[in-house]
Amino acid sequence: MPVLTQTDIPAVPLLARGKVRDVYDLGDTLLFVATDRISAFDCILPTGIPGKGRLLTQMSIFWFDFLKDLTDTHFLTADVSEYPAVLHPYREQLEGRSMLVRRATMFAAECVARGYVSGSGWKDYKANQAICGIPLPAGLQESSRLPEPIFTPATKAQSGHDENIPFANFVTIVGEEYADRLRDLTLRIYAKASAYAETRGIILADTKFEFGLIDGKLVLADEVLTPDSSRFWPRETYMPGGPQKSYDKQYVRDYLETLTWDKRPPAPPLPEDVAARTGEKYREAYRVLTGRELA
Ligand code: PZK
Repeated sequence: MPVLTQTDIPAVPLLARGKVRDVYDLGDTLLFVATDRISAFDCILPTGIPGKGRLLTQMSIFWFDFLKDLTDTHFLTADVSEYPAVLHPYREQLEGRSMLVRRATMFAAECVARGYVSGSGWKDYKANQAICGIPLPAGLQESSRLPEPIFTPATKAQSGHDENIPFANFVTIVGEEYADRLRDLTLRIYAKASAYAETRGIILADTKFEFGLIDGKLVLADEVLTPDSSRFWPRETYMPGGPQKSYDKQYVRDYLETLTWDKRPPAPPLPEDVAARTGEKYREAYRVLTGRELA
């Protein structure tokens, strides 16, 4: 399958382009297409990662199925033959990397579960001995396991950087009637997924979910438990006291650090071997987590 860094489907209106995924508006349904784009240091690189979009989509589908006893989801189908006929001419761009989902009314806050102290959680902890206002024990190190998993909601800030918020602010955004349910569901999904990942030798350090409402019912939406929405750490090399190597993007970051690039757009291209080896890491993540090989 050729690398695809941007979709082109003029037959239907484009709703949004994210860093990685392009979303098309089909009325009651949306078409999500995961491209092979990759971001590093908050910039989208001009070079695509072979197989990445397909891996992201297939991993989300694996988790939607794995979680179906816990929550309804927005997922409808990934079979292009079942898509509206207007999309059939675009099969080459869609096969394997796309999914049709139900349109939901999205909550304007992200639901994050953390079992470990990392990223913005580590920053918050160092400054406040708390994450999102949740008090934590003294003496935790970067990447330490938390005494128990916590719910650390966030909003999409203007800057494009997500901003951690206290639970009280989350209540104001999503409403009293949903806040506790969203927190409980987030933590139950995290508990089930992280226990499973552990059996595969993977630590699920943290993950972000987005929920919506369809016909008044809560649904899990967006992408789920992919390397783009989560931190996966191999248990074998886990070592608290510093940052952990990225499962998927480490070759990319290591290469970019050898350049003099100031980490502002435009980002430089990747050498072919860095892109290829990164593609292999995504395949490996899928194989290790699901126990399946992707043809
Ligand atoms: C929706 N996003 C965020 C994600 C982007 C933008 N089921 C749904 N119904 C209605 N809207 C959305 C969803 C979902 N999921 C999510 N934007 C709209 C987003 C990826 C790429 F450009």
